[in-house]
Amino acid sequence: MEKKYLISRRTALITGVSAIGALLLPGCKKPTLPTYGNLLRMGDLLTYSAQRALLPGQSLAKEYSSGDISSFPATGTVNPADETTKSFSQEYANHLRNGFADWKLKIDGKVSKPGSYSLTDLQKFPLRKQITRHTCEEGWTAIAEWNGVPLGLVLQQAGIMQSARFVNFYSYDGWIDSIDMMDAFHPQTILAYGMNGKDLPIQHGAPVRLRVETQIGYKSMKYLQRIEVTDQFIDTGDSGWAWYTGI
Ligand SMILES: Nc1nc2c(c(=O)[nH]1)N[C@H]1C(S)=C(S)[C@@H](COP(=O)(O)O)O[C@H]1N2
Ligand SMILES: [Mo]
Repeated sequence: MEKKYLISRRTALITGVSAIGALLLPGCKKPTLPTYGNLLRMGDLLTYSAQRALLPGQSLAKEYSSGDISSFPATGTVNPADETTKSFSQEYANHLRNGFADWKLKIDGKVSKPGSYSLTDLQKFPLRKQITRHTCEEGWTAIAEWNGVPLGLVLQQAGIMQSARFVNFYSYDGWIDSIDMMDAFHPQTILAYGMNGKDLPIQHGAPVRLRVETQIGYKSMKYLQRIEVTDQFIDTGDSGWAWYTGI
């Protein structure tokens, strides 16, 4: 049901703006992104351009109250320390064994101050708490409260360069994905270290995951290992999933 709803909403968006999209795309001399050269991803480009043109970039996703918090399934990799899975990471297993005391999130690329941030370092930034709905492409949704630091604050601290255009995320289970600067600096895009008032559970991406509330759930990368700021779009989407999936 939920999936149908999503598809019809997406279709409605595409249909509704196709006229504008048609005007907009040829007008945009360099299709800067993200589907350039890949026919299968033309839909992304249309959705991306349309949404970026029509919606104010910083509009907020709906926030809920604590009474709305629901049960929350864990999907995809549920523990990169599990040797029996192909996403096993020895490095992650070591971190888990000592309670993430030595875990540090690397930030490099187009920043003037590349570095590594421990959990304590991240917790020193101003806290952002938000109760939001997660929407998975598989057709389920769930509501949780997330505690974390706005990614934009961390990027600013790292001295983001003018040429920066995308932020790539690398996870311990091998996932790589990216977002653009508008989503990176969106006030609800956070590096989350808490869920429903507790430390982020392993199955939900401990010790730190990304929350991108403006997009479908798979952009909210779990088990963060490294953040790379870049001026180039790297299409890591060999899964067939759209790169841009605004909701
Ligand atoms: N590193 C990593 N991040 C990931 C995934 C994953 O398998 N590995 N699954 C994605 C998908 S498809 C969804 S719906 C959400 C699920 O988050 P949850 O397990 O906390 O419900 O995480 C996303 N981020
Ligand atoms: Mo998902």
